[in-house]
Amino acid sequence: MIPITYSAEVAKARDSGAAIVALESTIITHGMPFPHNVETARLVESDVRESGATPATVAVLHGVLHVGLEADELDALGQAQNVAKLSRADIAACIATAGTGATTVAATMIAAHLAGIHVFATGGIGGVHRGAENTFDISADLHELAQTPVTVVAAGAKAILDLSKTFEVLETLGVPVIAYGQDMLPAFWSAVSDMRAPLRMDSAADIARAQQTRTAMGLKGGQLIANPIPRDAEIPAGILAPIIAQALAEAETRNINAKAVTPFLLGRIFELTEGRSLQANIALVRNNARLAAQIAIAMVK
Ligand code: PSU
Ligand code: MN
Repeated sequence: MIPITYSAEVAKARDSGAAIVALESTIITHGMPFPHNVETARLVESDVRESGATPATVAVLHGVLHVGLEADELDALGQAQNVAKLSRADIAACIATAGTGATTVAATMIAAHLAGIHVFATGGIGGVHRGAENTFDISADLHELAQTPVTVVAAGAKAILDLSKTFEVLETLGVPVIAYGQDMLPAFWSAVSDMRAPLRMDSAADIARAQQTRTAMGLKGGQLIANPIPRDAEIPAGILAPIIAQALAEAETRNINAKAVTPFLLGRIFELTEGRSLQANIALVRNNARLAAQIAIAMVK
């Protein structure tokens, strides 16, 4: 068995069968600048606690898979340099070579499943990048949703992506995409996109039952809950479109590729919106954490 270290609060929640919500760490190391990253990670953990569940932030520290970080470990990770960004392809290698890495959506789902956690909250999943017909850049997050039984609460896929191709791939892979409380899919920083959601649910209990039914039927995989950003925090798609276009053009000129693309784009959009994209990102992750806690509670009932 691989070594998993649980934080004290996660170990306690596991013993008592209490609701646990997994949280990823790439958003901390590659998605937001210091000190906002650590502040946000702490806020998201308290949102989960205040909603009645236990937060389990996942990372690999010095070769050990951590499910739940102690406060000092979270602080250290938020300031560490050269932390790897781990997905399905490299999480095992990182553990085997005593490395340190932050987990993406895909790697966090793997860790959550190993730890018996069924619900996970993040900002936005990775997906099909614009221009993927040339680059083949399609996030491993999509394939993970197709094979690992964890319900992922996100504000849709990040709007830097090709959203219609992303949702086409999810459909092909048999991943349920469920909009929470509205008919349309959200678009990360904006509450609605121009795409209708394949499925809609209005309660955490329905979402919990849908995952449990899927697993009981022997269907592999999780579900994507597309939870719209709160209206008072959103950035209208019209304002963002030219900014995203500029960031994408710069990424191309500078030959940014593979794992570096998403962090580069998020960083440039932060600069070009003078921090507004970060405020929206924080609001949506917190909103996702609260819904994930309700789903986790419904699952243990
Ligand atoms: N959500 C955010 N910010 C992020 C991410 C999600 O609000 O930085 C991370 C997740 O870890 C996701 C990753 O898995 O971005 C996608 O990276 P890629 O496009 O390279 O697969
Ligand atoms: Mn990629």
